[in-house]
Amino acid sequence: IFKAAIFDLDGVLVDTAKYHYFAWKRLADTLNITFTEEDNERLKGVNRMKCLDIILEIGGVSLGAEVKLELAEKKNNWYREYIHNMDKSGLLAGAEEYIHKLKSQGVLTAIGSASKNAKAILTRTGIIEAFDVIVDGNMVQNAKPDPEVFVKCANLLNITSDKCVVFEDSQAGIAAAKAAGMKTVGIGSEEILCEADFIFTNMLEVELPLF
Ligand code: B16
Ligand code: MG
Repeated sequence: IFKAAIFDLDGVLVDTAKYHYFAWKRLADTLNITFTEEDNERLKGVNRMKCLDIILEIGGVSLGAEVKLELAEKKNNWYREYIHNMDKSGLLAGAEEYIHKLKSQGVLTAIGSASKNAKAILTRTGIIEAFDVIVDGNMVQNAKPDPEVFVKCANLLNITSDKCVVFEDSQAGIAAAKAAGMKTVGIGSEEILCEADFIFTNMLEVELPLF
């Protein structure tokens, strides 16, 4: 019934969520803004500029567009330093095996990520060839929870949204997939991902009757 699996990248296939957090925390510290791991949940799946806006809002700080661009670039440079030495070991357990299992069943595979660094990460971890379609932060105008990123995946795969299953670790991502009319699988904690159709702690646990 379902023809395609669309994977979010950060937090589903690769262990990069912590590096995003470290880099944002480092930036928040320089601005004297208290930024906790709990606050960080709001940043997951959300594009870079919107993440910065959330942090500034938490700190009650208002800045001009030019300064904000500089800060976002600073964060990205730190983030890229952190992921510079990433290799296959950066893949989350079970992710690569699950993708290959689906492919052997003839299921189409796609990446639907908010990250502008997605292709670099997919290359470094050696899984870029496993996807029929890759849609990343460079290809969309509207950030999750807007459905644009996932709708674009379906369009490029040449199938309708109701044939797609989305794997996500973020609230914004689950909301985006639902808005696209897709089946949703939450990877992570049940508390955070309660809106998803299915929830698994990690990719190793995934067992779905959908494909
Ligand atoms: P970048 P995903 C998202 O990736 C992250 O979850 C989010 O925390 C990050 O801010 C966003 O990418 C943008 O990333 O700064 O690398 O362009 O989870 O949608 O794969
Ligand atoms: Mg994610």
